[in-house]
Amino acid sequence: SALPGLLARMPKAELHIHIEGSLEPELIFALARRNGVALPYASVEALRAAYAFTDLQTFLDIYYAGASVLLHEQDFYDMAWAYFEKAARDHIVHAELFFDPQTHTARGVPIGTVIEGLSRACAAARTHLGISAELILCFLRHLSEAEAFATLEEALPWRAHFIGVGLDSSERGHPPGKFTRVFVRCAELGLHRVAHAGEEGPPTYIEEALDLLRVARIDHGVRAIESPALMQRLAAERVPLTVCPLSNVKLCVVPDLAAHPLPQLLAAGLAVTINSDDPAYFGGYLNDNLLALFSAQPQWGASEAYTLARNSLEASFAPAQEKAAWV
Ligand code: ES4
Ligand code: ZN
Repeated sequence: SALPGLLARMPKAELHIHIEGSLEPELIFALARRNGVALPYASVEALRAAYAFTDLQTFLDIYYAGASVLLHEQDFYDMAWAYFEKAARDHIVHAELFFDPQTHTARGVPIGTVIEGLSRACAAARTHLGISAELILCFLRHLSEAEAFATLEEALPWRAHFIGVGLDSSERGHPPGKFTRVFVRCAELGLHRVAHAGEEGPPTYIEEALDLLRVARIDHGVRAIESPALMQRLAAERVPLTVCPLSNVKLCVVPDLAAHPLPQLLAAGLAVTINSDDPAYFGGYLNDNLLALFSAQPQWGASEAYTLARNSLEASFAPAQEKAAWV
């Protein structure tokens, strides 16, 4: 059928990609060599063989180890540029990239090195690929709110280089409410706000993210399916969910794509979008996620494809004028 071509070529936005999760094993080894960083894996193949995750934490341990090869501004640029080349191939016209500054500042990398390298790649994506690219600074939720405040202060000289803040890392035991005060400060600064919630955590974490952090979107949110009342609210308020199907399978949030709740979320009128999360670790980029999802939903066609692409563009933080040109 014509569907795979339509899925591949339709213009779309990516709203949930951790740029450190786009580091392919080959680039990890190249940067390790360039920077003289020792890796606890003998080869690209040995590293890839370690990508057998049983939950979010077993993934995060390897993801933070992979990020340890990033030291210099050029490293951050090279990582993001490699992603943008793949994004262009996937017909992504707008991308909002999560980055985890605390993963790097904890190793002594200045936050300006991180932001300037990523920001320079975003500028190159706009100029050379026609992708409108933006950065979202994420706080690590396994660390304290005081550490999030300190990271925000450190980043403020580069305030013009990021459009928003997010909340990621280990969800269980770290409810959104732990970060209420720092998110209030981010709102005062005019920053867009999003948070991971309802990936491994319960539906109440989604409610906290909305009510306490005042987020505009929920990252993942798939466990909303367990709460009919929350489903009604998310549909009524058209709160976008940035869903990541291959991620959910690899981290055992769902047993397989056929069992993924996305069709029910879509049918209930939620503003769901499809995203890649950590594409180098989870087996595919955005179009790979779309193709896999539609293979598991043989009754879906152009109408569902169009809805998902339109949702992604509408749920973005792109200026209204830019959105009007897309949808
Ligand atoms: C993440 Cl899949 C996922 N969940 C939470 N935090 C993350 N950081 C990178 N990938
Ligand atoms: Zn994520």
